[in-house]
Amino acid sequence: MDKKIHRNLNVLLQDDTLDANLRKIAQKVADAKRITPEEGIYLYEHASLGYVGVLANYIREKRHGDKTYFNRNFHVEPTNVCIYTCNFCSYSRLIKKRSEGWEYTHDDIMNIIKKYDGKPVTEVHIVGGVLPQYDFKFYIDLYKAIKAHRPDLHVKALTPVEYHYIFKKGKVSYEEGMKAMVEAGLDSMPGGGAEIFDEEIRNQIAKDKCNAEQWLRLHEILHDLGKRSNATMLYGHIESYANRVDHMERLRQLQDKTGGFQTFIPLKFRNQNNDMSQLEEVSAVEDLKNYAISRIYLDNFDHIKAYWPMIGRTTAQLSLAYGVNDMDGTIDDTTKIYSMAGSEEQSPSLSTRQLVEMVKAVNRHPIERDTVYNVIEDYQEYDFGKEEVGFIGLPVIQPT
Ligand code: V47
Ligand code: SF4
Repeated sequence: MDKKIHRNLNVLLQDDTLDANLRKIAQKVADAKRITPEEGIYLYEHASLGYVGVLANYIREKRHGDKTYFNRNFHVEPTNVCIYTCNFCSYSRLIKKRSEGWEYTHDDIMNIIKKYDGKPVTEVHIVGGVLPQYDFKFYIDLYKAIKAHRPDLHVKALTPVEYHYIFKKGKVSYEEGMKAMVEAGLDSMPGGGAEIFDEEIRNQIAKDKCNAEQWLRLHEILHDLGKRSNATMLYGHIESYANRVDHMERLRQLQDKTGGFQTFIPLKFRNQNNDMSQLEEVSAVEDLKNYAISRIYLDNFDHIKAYWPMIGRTTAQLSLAYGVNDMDGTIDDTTKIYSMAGSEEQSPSLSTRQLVEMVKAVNRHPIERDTVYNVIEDYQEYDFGKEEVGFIGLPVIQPT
């Protein structure tokens, strides 16, 4: 590892003026020891951004060096109409306002998938609202059709929110249901729907949908079937620091059991066009601290992701010095969740070249991965030359 990183950590360890608790936590990180929930809360309440940045960057570089991963993906959002009424959601339209939303048929979705024929995408991320017609059979048939059309396209689809609803309605157990989905073509599960696990907060912001235990159980079942998944945390609304640490603690415990989580993705609450718009958004300092503390706390997660359509490109770049080593993907303007919630990214789409240049601009090493982190292309020395790499309809940046 870069000696400079050791030096930064050593400065902290030898700083007599540093608060004794923070020195103890720094020593634990240096010794690769796990921090406790109390220490996690202490970091949120007392540590500076610079301090958590040094620890998180040490861990990041010990695990990954400068390597920063991304993939070439696109999203399909079958519908934005939803039976649930999460207060933070800017995206869903209640059933009574159904005409304002969209509801794709099986064929509509397959036509979107077919638009990518011959394009070098490796993953389709499918997630959207919850509606009765998107039932067990709908998704089994959809996964089978995608795999029949393009077997190598990784299907990362739905969250425990949808699966809980679908299985209950279809009267199948979680175990049977997940097994059938995997047999039909489900490759992995994205991290959404986790929000905040604490029951009291969850009931205030996302009542009625699956609870924490159900969310965790469905991930556990998928892991037991040999598949991987991600985990998110919606932060920066009415939750406390203790709620954030409790959320990460539950994830850390399940990860000890299954090892099936790949990536943790903190999702910053964005306040436009939803029922929590009266709340101010947290600052970029808070965002970076949160990335760093999650890197320190989740010692059994390999990857921490900055989801750039939500956080914006600039903070995503900065986050690479605060524990983050993954930038999600090119996306191709196929998700509306964050543009509708007020993100600075109104048409989220990056060419491979733009993503590579963003990563290189902060002295990191860009690597294209597939969903399960197999390396597809190392872009450190890659010469784009005059090659057209614009990822569908984007202006190609010419070399300077
Ligand atoms: O669960 C909805 C969040 C999530 C807002 O696994 C909001 O690779 C902030 O989980 N402000 C869905 N957040 C998106 C998601 C995801 C995204 C990218 C990659 C992966 C992955 C997963 O979006 C929801 C909810 O927590 N969300 N509305 C909002 N106003
Ligand atoms: Fe529906 Fe998901 Fe929005 Fe909640 S966050 S209202 S479950 S689309």
